Amino acid sequence: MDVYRPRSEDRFSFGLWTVGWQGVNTFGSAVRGPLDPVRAVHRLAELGAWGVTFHDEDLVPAGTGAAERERIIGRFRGALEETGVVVPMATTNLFTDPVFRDGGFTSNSRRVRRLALRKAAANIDLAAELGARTYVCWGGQDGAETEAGKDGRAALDRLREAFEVLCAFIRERGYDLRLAVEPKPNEPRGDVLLPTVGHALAFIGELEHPEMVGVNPEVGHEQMAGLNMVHGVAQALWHGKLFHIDLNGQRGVKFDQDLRFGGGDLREAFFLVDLLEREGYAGPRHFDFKPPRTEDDAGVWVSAQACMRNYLILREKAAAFRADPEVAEALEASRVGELAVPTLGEGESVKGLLAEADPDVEELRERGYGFERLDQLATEHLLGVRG
Ligand code: GLT
Ligand code: MN
Ligand code: MN
Repeated sequence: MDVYRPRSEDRFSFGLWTVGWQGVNTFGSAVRGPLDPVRAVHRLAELGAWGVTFHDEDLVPAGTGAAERERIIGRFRGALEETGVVVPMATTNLFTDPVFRDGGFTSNSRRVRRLALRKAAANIDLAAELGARTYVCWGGQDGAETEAGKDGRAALDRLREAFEVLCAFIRERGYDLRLAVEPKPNEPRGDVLLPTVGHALAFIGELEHPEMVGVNPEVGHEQMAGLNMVHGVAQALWHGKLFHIDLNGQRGVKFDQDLRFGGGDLREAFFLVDLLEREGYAGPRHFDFKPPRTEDDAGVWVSAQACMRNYLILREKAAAFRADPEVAEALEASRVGELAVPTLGEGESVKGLLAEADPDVEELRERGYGFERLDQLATEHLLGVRG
């Protein structure tokens, strides 16, 4: 039996745009043909995935008439019923159409903003109909190349307005749906609005219904900014805002690579899985990757399967790391658990703190923290030479 075969309780999901990516990039044309969403659902189900997600246009191409739209949705529903695959999340394409060249919710053009809101609301109806519980908002074209062309404060006002409007719409309709902001520092715009998890969290705090909005951090997006994804996710969890997550791989500060999960920074992937599992994160584990242009159709599915296998392998490695008695001892020596002890005693005041005699500062100066030993133990677990 394959112990790394995904099960539905692992809650692995994929965007239709991931396995369906035809490989068009800035310099190269399509290398693969279009992927029928029905085939995607069947193939994902065969590989053990639990869910599938989509942008409005991934499922129903732009410009489709009402009757054809119903037919497409009907076929898709049929595939979901046949396979048991669910739709945990959906999102809006507010970036492909030239009309969104200056963004959707924050385009300088009011008419474009109204169009963007209508497009999002229409797809929220479909998302709710298909049972989605999370609606992702990624504003890739919401940004700028020149500060002269974008009033940053007005852009945030309009973005807040868009979230208020969509939250009001969801409440009016009575949908059990929450919004998740997906940050990204740049690409396609030179600078994208809400570039990091931290920016998104601060923004959410200014909304009228912050409880309806969380974040959808993507591994590669934080790493493109040179940030630590594990710390970003820890902060999102700390705020109770990790509504969804985009798992993939990235190698350093460069263009958005969208490598399969486990590609790129493997150490950070290990510590991310360790965090999600220890925290009991119960949401979808969503892979947002692009099978490289070098792959043919068979390679697409190898790559998709590898995302899930890598998660399961890393989960096993992280559990073994945590169960290792030498690791427990090293954690103790590093005083990792001590950080959870409040700095002041219960009921203690700053006055009490001031009255206290100085600690043995010499000893505190001299004593190391032993993180190298701990990190090496993690490395050896990751490399498969322990446990
Ligand atoms: C696009 C982007 C992703 C987002 C998708 C959701 S679209 O592929 O690169 O990171 O998650 O809109
Ligand atoms: Mn990406
Ligand atoms: Mn993403």
